[in-house]
Amino acid sequence: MNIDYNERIPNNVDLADDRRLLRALERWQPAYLKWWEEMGPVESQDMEVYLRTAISVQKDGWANFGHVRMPDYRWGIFLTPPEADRKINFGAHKGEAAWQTVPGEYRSELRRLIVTQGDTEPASVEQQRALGRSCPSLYDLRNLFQVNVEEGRHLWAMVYLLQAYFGRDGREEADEMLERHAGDPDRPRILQAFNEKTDDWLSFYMFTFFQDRDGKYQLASLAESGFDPLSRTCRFMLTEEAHHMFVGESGIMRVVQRSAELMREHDTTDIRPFGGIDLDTIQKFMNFHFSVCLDLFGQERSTNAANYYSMGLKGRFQETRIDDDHVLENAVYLAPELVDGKVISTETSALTAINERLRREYTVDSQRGVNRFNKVLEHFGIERKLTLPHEAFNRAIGAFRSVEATPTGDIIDGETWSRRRDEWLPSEADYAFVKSLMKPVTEPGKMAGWIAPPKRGIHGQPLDYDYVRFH
Ligand code: BYC
Repeated sequence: MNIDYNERIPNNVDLADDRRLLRALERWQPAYLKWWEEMGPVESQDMEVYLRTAISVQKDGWANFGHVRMPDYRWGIFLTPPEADRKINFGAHKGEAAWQTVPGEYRSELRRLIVTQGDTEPASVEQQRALGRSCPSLYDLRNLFQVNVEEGRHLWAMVYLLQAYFGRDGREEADEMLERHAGDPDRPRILQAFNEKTDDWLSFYMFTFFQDRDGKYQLASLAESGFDPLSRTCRFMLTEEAHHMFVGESGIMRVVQRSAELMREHDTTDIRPFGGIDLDTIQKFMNFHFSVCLDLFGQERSTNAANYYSMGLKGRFQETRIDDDHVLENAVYLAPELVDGKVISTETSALTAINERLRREYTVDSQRGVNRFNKVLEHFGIERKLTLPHEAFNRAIGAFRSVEATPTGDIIDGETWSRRRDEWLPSEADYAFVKSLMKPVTEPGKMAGWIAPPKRGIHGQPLDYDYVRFH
């Protein structure tokens, strides 16, 4: 199933046969392009970037690489091909045929899930919009833009669902996607992590490591949906998400490697004078991004999540591979709670613990990446390890919302927190230091001094390839 790029809106959903939908999307397209120009990557309008574009939705060989003028990137609507006789695989409707239209009784819940997902996509582009000015290399600049155009396409994916299946209120929601903005005090993005600043590259790598990984877990849960168009859309989005996490993981890895090299070379942990990012600072950034991302999973005990599951709208990670009844009426799961100032695990219904289960799987996956960072340190003979902070640390949603905790999970009073906060989270001075390193490097093959070069170039190209051309 190839994609026809002669269409004004490239798609594999037979848009030409649905005049009403086509008109609605063609009305939205100029607003989107205007948003991209005003809120997307700064000063990028004349750049030519070595981007990959989807040319087919088949498993292998869907991507085409070539230099593209950024505003000419072809955003379109791509769903993985339908699976014959697909069934709803969990919840009260388990075993019934998957829905091809919106189940009327669950319309508002489904819309809410799609709007929440959709809102994050343009938010991330807005958060990252100024990073191009301080890229550590052309290789990295290209990766940033690749991530950005794909987030833009993910917004198209959700807007397609809203416009195709939700009529007038869907169209209104689609418009509002471009009206809320990351960090806007009056009209912020829906989830807090998408209002935070991402204006240095260490934050960008942390974002793509931690926050895009939340994307992976949330999209995978939505890919299980009984609403088939949502499932098919998310399946295709997941193929792109993998690259975003690669950008994050390899980015942090290269920063850690450079820091380790400087520590060895100068025989000190204080590498700031030599233009490196010290491990304490990397740890603080990690503490911040991980804790903010844990909030993205919602509360440990959530009736919303239980309802989404029982309704068949949002499943668990790799639902069909789990060996249980997929209804969970009588099943239990352990979830943390605070009792007398101590964090303990208590049994709760597996249905209300759906968010918690996903957060746990996310944590295990994040830890695997952190272990790889620690392998780099080990390789340089450095004993110090990077760690994920405890789940109670710096939380704004759920059981730990109203307490303060250390990164190792000891509950502390507000005064101690205020006094010690800057030991655990980036201070203004830490941000200022990291920002002071962010000087643009735009000569092919050259790399900023605070980050090691990547192992290889993109799509077989050499490291000194002109991944971005300026005009
Ligand atoms: N911030 O029952 P609860 C991505 C609200 S990232 C603010 O625990 P629920 C990407 C909640 O709305 C993936 N509010 O929540 C990554 C509820 O409000 P009401 C994005 C929050 O609904 C990088 C109340 O608290 N996708 O794709 O079970 C770059 C009670 O909450 C937050 C999704 O998130 C919060 N963090 O779970 C680009 C998937 N958490 O009802 C893209 C869709 C909770 O009291 N969303 N609240 O007014 C969902 O599945 C769910 O909405 C959530 C929340 C998991 C987010």
